[in-house]
Amino acid sequence: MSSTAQMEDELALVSVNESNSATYDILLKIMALGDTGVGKSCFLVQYVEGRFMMKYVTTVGVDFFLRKLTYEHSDWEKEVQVQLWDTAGQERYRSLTRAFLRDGMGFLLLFDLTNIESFRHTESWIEEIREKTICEDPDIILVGNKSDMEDKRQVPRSAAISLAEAHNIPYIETSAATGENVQLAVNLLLHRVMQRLKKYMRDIRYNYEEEEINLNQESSSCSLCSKTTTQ
Ligand SMILES: Nc1nc2c(ncn2[C@@H]2O[C@H](COP(=O)(O)OP(=O)(O)OP(=O)(O)O)[C@@H](O)[C@H]2O)c(=O)[nH]1
Ligand SMILES: [Mg+2]
Repeated sequence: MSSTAQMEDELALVSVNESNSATYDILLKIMALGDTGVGKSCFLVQYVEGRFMMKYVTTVGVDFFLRKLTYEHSDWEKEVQVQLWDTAGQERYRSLTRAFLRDGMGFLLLFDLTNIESFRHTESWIEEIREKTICEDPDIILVGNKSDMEDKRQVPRSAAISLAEAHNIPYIETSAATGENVQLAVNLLLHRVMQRLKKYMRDIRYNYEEEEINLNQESSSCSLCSKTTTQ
């Protein structure tokens, strides 16, 4: 999926709103990954605070932002605490970033549209995510950032779409400077993670109910058995 219209369609019945609730039902761990300087921190600050950080302050170690949201889709409404992890793209913090990958439920994999190297490295980031997370099929969104710098573009849209299709993940172009598509990218990721959790919770409930039925059947057959033996 690589058109914003398709993404908006997928989100047509979804509502994600700021919440004041003191408690939450679900804790989501979302991570921003990608090479140094691609705009991870700016992207997250734009998403959480709606402003652009012009000055470049490289992330040291990891940082995180919190957002409380109410997520609603068809008959399912949940209070969600979202932890947005901002990782350091610099090589020297790579082992720390890797250690954090394990618990991630959804990943915003950013590259810089004006830096072809950052795009070339996305493939190894995808492999790394799939290898290190405990989730079997983690949700990843490929994000081409700095779309406001069209005159300096080095990565053709078609190349990014091909890569995303090869890995079966959505592709979106954003600007942390203007805010273009930033909410859309995060909302799409949240929605996909929430749908996966919903299915997981249903499967657990289903298995639990199945187990209960089996137990009941076992106990009735047991009582029948004992009846037979006592007669
Ligand atoms: N024009 C433009 N500049 C951006 C955009 N996003 C980030 N920048 C600039 O790019 C530089 C790096 O942004 P950061 O968000 O700090 O990059 P980062 O990925 O967090 O980098 P590390 O913390 O080193 O991994 C800063 O100077 C930002 O102002 C964007 O969408 N458009
Ligand atoms: Mg940063």
